[in-house]
Amino acid sequence: MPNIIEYDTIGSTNREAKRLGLNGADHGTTIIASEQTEGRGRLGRSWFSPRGGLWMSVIVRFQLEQGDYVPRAIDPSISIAAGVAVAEALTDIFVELGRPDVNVRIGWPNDILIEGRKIAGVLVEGCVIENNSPFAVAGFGINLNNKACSLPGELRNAAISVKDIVNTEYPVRKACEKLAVFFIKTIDHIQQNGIDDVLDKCQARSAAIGQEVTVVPHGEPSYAAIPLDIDSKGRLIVRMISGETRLLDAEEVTISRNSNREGIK
Ligand code: BT5
Repeated sequence: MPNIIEYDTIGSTNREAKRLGLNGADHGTTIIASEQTEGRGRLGRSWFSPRGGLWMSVIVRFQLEQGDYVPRAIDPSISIAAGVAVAEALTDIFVELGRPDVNVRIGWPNDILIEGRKIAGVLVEGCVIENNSPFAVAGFGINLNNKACSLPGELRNAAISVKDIVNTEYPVRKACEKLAVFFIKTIDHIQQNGIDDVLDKCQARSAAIGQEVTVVPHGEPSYAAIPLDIDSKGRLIVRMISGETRLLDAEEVTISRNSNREGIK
């Protein structure tokens, strides 16, 4: 079982994990908080983290055979592993709660969705500072026992929680342990066997592939496209109306689903 450090209220578990990582905390060290006051999403967005949810971060250090740490702190495989681990942990939780039918999908780059509503988000951040071993922090925000109706207005219909679906509570600490173990196993599997198996799982659960989307490149005009696949670097391969294919990097574009369109033929 990983070392789990618990807080009641904290600004952001990712920020605390970075601080502990810089002080030498081991691979797998997990930080959990009952609530966050400054929870963060990607690209400077906010993450609402009221009591009842699972807000946690895990320190990841990749190790070479000879024992040195590799400067792969922001390796995209960490994001892919994180998305797959949350989806599998949630599926396991639903099975335990008697709901094996709940279909947990992975949006791109790694929103976790149930019937198109966001149940969890992942924020992976690299930390490379001179004279320190590089490491990454994988932050997981999961709406567990908090209800979507307690989130700010615009999120009430866009979000969902485990409690919204099963109408019962699941122990937060148990969910944290389950996810930490799944995630570390997935990372260790990638280290030993490469990313192919994990990528297959990610593609099998993908909510993005095959559905028409609008691609919004930062600073450029948007366009419609169909996602075809996800490559080993976590990039989305899309086909544009012109037939041309493009590789999209999560840091450079945002995509939104076009639910009322039939798709590009
Ligand atoms: C994410 O960002 O989805 C990553 C969220 C990671 C949060 C965890 S919690 C533990 C750790 N510590 C941190 O400080 N962060 C991590 P992104 O794809 O940028 O999505 C952010 C958007 O999700 C927001 O702009 C809202 O629209 C929406 N959102 C915010 N809070 C939400 C919630 N509780 N449930 C569902 N959607 C939410």
